[in-house]
Amino acid sequence: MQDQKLSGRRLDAVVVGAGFGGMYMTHLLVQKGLSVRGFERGDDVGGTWYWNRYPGCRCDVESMEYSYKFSEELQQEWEWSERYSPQPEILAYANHVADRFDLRRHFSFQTSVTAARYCEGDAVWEVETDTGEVIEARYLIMATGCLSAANMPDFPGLETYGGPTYHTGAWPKEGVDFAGKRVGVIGTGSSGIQSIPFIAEQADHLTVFQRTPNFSVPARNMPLDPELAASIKANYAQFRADAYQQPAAFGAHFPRSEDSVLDATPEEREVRFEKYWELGGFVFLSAFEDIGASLETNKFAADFVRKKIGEIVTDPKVADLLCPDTVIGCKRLVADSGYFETYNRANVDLVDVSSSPIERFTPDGLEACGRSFDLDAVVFATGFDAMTGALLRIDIQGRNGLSLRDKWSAGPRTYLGLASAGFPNLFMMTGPGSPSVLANMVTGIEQHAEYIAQAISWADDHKVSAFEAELDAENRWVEIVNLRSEETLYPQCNSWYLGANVPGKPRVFMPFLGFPDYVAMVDEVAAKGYEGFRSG
Ligand code: NA7
Repeated sequence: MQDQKLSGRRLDAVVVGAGFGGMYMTHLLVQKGLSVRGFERGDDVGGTWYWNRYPGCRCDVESMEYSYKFSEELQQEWEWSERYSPQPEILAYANHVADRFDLRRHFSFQTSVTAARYCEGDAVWEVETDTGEVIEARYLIMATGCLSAANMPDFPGLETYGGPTYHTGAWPKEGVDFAGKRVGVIGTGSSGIQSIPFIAEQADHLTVFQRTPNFSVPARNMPLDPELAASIKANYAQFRADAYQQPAAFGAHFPRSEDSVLDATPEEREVRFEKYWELGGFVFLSAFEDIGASLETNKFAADFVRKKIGEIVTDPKVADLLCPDTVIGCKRLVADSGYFETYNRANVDLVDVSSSPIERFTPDGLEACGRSFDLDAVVFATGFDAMTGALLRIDIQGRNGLSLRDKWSAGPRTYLGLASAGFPNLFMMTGPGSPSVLANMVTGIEQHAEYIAQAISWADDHKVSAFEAELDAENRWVEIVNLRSEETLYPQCNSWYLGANVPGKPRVFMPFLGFPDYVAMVDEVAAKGYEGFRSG
């Protein structure tokens, strides 16, 4: 079936995005015999892993977990080479999946969806692309990704800057050679922390502009032990089932302590934190059961990391600037490879722009803290308009011309993170109000794709033409998502989970906390005939 031939007739579904979500969603719907057309702005599959090609880019969930489980053959045949997969390997995996399940033929690449309008009479979505096509489909599925709309701050004078600029989330395919260059990196989130050691090695000189220091622990990346991989593969279904029961849908094998940090002596705390620091990655937060429970308990873990930063970084003033004064874990903890050590290099400087922001760009560089910095290239590691950005960049209009941008002007409102009242037959994958970025993304994607495919089958079996979240159910859901976050330390920091990184974005905690609870709740909704959805 040629894509072009589909244009002009009514399809069952349009899927937006060919990342992990869009690929699996398309696969499932095609398997069900539905006519599907996918659109992807990149020239190939991979989504987040297609765009984030910056040096050092690596997943913070371990390789044996960050992969699809829907196909036993796939999970048996694919060989990961490292404990945490580097971006090129994850992209190669995405390509392998596309080849293996023959997915590319359903997608139009280098094509962005610009607008979508729900036509009530026919109960169809009219979908417009930047290539001028208009397609009609009964279902519209947004697999647009949580971290796919780059956040590019509006720096004064940026247009006057004469050198090249790069955003970590839209890195050139051909790579960048920084040899012999004076480079500036703005941003010290995960992307900055992962790329800075690599850029420092290449560049003549690197200046890092830091607005907020971040907690980071060593990833302890290493080649994946073939025996470990084989033992997981021998019992992969159980390994996945165990992960499914974890709050973030990964890490069942983590040695989680059940001890309170308050019951430990200072010496015991030190020994325990040291042990977990050596293990590498997110497991650090499992050193004690209650690190996330209160500001008091959290401070022990935060103090330990601050102490480590002081030991690694030789200049005490620089070490001090690199020490966050916030809660550990409420911004995403970063797993690094030699980040703090990089500041001991003679060719690296740290500039604190916390109290006075970067003033302006000039033709030769930028001005900050009353100083001029001459820069041959600038890297923006400034993150994303997370979770809502990619959805709201599309002009989506539901019933009676209701615009999603207007409806969400005070923050996203969804039912189950899957649908929004007033937008029948539109599903979001890993949308705000679902576990999304606070769970293993691939697992969340599979759960959503399967749920959406089943909901569509149910609607078709019941001759439902408009399947829509009810406003009351949505309001209750938003309350549940908020209450769950308020019981935690997450609201304490200005994180992208709250939209706090984008000027003017409403401060709303977007992910649903607790993957197993979420699955139980949405399964109950389905078991009760999709309670909370109106089916007309
Ligand atoms: P993040 O974690 O949002 O980090 C972005 C960084 O950019 C962060 O340090 C920001 O400081 C900084 N930033 C943003 N705007 C500015 C301006 N105007 N001036 C100076 N500094 C600025 O994005 P990442 O791409 O690193 O990581 C996103 C996720 O991808 C990550 O959590 C993993 O899940 C993978 P701020 O902290 O806002 O003060």
